[in-house]
Amino acid sequence: MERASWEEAMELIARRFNTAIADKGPDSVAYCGSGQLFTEESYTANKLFKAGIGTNNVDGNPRLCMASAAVGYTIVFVVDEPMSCYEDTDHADCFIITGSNMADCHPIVWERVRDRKRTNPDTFIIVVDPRKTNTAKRADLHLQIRPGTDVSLYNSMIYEFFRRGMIDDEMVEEYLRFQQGSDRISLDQFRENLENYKPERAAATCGVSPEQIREAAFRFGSSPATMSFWTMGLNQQTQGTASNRLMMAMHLLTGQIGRPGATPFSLTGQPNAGGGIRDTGALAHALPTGRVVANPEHRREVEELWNVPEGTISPNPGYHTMALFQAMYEGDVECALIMSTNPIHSLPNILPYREAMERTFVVVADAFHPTETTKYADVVLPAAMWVEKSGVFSQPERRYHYVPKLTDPPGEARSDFDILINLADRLGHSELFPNRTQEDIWNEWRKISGQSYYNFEGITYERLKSQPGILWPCPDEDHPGTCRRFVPGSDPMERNEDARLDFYARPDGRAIIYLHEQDPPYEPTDDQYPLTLTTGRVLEHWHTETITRGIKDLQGVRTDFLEVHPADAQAAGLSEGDEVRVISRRGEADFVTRITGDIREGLVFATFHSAKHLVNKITSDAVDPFSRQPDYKRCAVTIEKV
Ligand SMILES: Nc1nc2c(c(=O)[nH]1)N[C@H]1C(S)=C(S)[C@@H](COP(=O)(O)OP(=O)(O)OC[C@H]3O[C@@H](n4cnc5c(=O)[nH]c(N)nc54)[C@H](O)[C@@H]3O)O[C@H]1N2
Ligand SMILES: Nc1nc2c(c(=O)[nH]1)N[C@H]1C(S)=C(S)[C@@H](COP(=O)(O)OP(=O)(O)OC[C@H]3O[C@@H](n4cnc5c(=O)[nH]c(N)nc54)[C@H](O)[C@@H]3O)O[C@H]1N2
Ligand SMILES: [Mo]
Repeated sequence: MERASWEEAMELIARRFNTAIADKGPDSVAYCGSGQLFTEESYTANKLFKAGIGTNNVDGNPRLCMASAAVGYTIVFVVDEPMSCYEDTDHADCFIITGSNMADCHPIVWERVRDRKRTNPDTFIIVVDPRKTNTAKRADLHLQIRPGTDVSLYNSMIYEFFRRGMIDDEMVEEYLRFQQGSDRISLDQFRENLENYKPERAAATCGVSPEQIREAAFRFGSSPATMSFWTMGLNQQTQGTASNRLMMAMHLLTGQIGRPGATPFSLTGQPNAGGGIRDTGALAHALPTGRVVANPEHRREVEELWNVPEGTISPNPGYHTMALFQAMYEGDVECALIMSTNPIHSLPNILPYREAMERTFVVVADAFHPTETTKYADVVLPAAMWVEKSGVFSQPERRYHYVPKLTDPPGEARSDFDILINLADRLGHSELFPNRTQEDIWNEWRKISGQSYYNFEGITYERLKSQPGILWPCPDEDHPGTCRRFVPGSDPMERNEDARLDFYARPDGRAIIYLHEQDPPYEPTDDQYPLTLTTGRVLEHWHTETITRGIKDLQGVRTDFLEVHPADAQAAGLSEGDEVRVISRRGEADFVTRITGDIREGLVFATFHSAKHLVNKITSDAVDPFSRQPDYKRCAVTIEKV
């Protein structure tokens, strides 16, 4: 690395991008962004690349995180994002928390769940997780399923809803329709398929007891109000979208929806994957507020809103994150701008993507250096972090809130917003940003939202600065915001005030229940790779540890461990604290054993936090066919003592 001035660096970047665009066309450049940038920043990047440069190569870490939930919601309801709010936690009598270690990863919301239990001890908490996590330890019922068997489990619970007469007939008759893929099916056809998921059968697939499945279904269906939470244990699966849709289906079929405390609720991972990415459409297939690039009408609408000539937006979806790095490897993408993400640490099956970085002109804007990604960068731009700049984040409940700047950035660091506007000028797209403060961009964006079901025209900077956030829809400045969407009387977008629910984004007003079959594991275990590896997080660290590694108080917290069941440890001749090598078809890495009965036999667990013990050399880049989100939650491995 050689020190350069901002002028030199930006001049070099602009020259390389302009040359690639001129020689190879706009699709030879790409943006890889993050759910950790402010909304104004992601909006600006999306507009610059899609309306300025003319490529839909805009994606990033949200693909690794929320894609399955986003696809799940948009396919069931058309409009993305959870329909409820955190306040529902104070009204629920039963919680089902699946594929989510809330105690470590959403500790504040988890404490709210615990508060509900403290004040209302009959509250029943079900946790579905292959590991006995800090969350599962507090559950009334823990279903310690085999990873990737969620589809069986939920089908089986739905079977039980039918058997016990827990189906809400009014919901079925008035508000739902049934599909298998894009084909309409009847309720009877849907029901018939459930015969394959009787609890005895599903229990064998899932590795739990039939009684546990029956009890989970009974509690879910019979409680006055059931609320579910889920995160990466569902999203990061090759059946991530299917699992998401089935969670929503359980609520829709039992009528556990649209009342205080009765709701499905997908927890967003990063601070702004919802507002910054899903709402603005900063993904390769998407455009603002639920529109998609493949739809000519949507393109035309957005071209009008962005005030650019017809035909500006490319009709071709760009590269989703995994495809982007493959395209870099193949030489199809020549220049990439990576902002606020550390993919050469966090992508699955990382080794080939290091080579992809070497073959591409890569600019990385990060608050820290070196990272696994900046090591392979051609230009590293020092970026200001959230406390060193200001902007709007969105929480999982659709709450936009303003984060004020608390301190100046160190040295010459600049905000990502400033970097993007500067790049836009140098690439000849100043006209896209005639007014260029962040507040101007927010105002442009909230006006655009007014032309959609996301309508948050009433959420001004002024209001955001004086309130702890506002939930959209919020169509005008006097509107208080919306806690429960699709509920007439609560949601300002409603069409039908007499209805119980109003899924207004669908012409027939009906949400869709999908039939899904359980797939076999995409990478089954065998004699050579007899164990399954799953990965995740601990409370004390954040992702690739760049922002937490340096914190003194956290330095005693280990992230180099491998959780191994005592039986598997014995078979491999391992004792507590031994150095152990984990090997998959793709790569290997070394860890330190932590022997524990909290994990299923046959399963091992590592975090992806540590750069020295890089688990993503081992993980697989198999993706969900709908969301293209990778399956970080299971691959076949073997372990050996080092
Ligand atoms: N402390 C801390 N908090 C964070 C983060 C962080 O890095 N550190 N990151 C944030 C981000 S971006 C995200 S996405 C969230 C992630 O939050 P979570 O999704 O809660 O975290 P993970 O540990 O990735 O995975 C959750 C659980 O899924 C389980 N699981 C694995 N396979 C399956 C399966 O097949 N089915 C089911 N039902 N469960 C399964 C795992 O055992 C694990 O306990 O956390 C956010 N919060
Ligand atoms: N094995 C395995 N891998 C996983 C997962 C898993 O469960 N298992 N989870 C996946 C998920 S859900 C996610 S969200 C991803 C996260 O993966 P990444 O996004 O790659 O991880 P982070 O460490 O959050 O990276 C953010 C980077 O941005 C920098 N940064 C922080 N603030 C700013 C800023 O304001 N501006 C700029 N320019 N830079 C900033 C940080 O220093 C850091 O290098 O990991 C995915 N990878
Ligand atoms: Mo995430």
